[in-house]
Amino acid sequence: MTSLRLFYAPGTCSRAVMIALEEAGAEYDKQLVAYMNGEHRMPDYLALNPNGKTPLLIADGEPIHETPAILLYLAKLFPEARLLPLGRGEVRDAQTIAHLIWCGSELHPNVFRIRIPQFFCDHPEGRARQKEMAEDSMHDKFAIIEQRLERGPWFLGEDWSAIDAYLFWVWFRLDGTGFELDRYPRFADHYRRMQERPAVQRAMAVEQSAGLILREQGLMVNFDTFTRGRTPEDFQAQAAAAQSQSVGSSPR
Ligand SMILES: N[C@@H](CCC(=O)N[C@@H](CS)C(=O)NCC(=O)O)C(=O)O
Repeated sequence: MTSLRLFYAPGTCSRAVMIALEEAGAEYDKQLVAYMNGEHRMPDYLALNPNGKTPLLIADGEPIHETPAILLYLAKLFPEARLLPLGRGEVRDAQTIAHLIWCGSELHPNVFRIRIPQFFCDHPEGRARQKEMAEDSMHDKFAIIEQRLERGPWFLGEDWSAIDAYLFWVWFRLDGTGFELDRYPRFADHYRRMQERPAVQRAMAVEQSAGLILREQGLMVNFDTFTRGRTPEDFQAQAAAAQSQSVGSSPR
């Protein structure tokens, strides 16, 4: 049996991978990454994923980064779980993989430009405009998703796939950013139906426990202030500043 270890953080795109692992009934180790402790910028972590991001999957000692690549790997590792409808011919497989890559290359970067614009622009006006333009672009993509869900109930049609796990995270991450989610009733229903899946509930429970641990340690990421640090010390300084602010603002 392949040994699997997932490096994850609550609220991040590692959620899509954890859902896929849970859907497959996989046995895997979970390794929480505390961003505010700079753990994703530690030399040991960078040796495994030089991008300093989650998710990261270690399969039999070999690191795999990039959410689409990890999901594709898992779909092949657990064919009986049908995480993706592969094996239907070269062209149809390529079409399926194209959807997966679309999530990673079109949706995912725009999510960040909307959710954490300060990561990409340090000028307030430029930041607001960048967010607006990313939202505009995201609406085009959401229209495609909404149209596919009309034929649904899932993105690829009748059968659930790991792409639905990816979309679940995208919706979650945009909620509360001001992006007009209410223009997409079918996608809203998709989000609701996803939460009914036992695998999703298991993954959310893991994230919730991890969130409690991080919160207790004052290491929960605040996405409104999270910025692009380069070193573990940058992140530890951010965490310390957030902690001192919250102590200062709490009622005495
Ligand atoms: N292209 C990567 C993106 C992964 C990614 O951006 N992960 C975020 C969390 S959702 C992260 O770890 N960000 C930390 C950072 O950029 O410093 C993938 O497909 O997995």
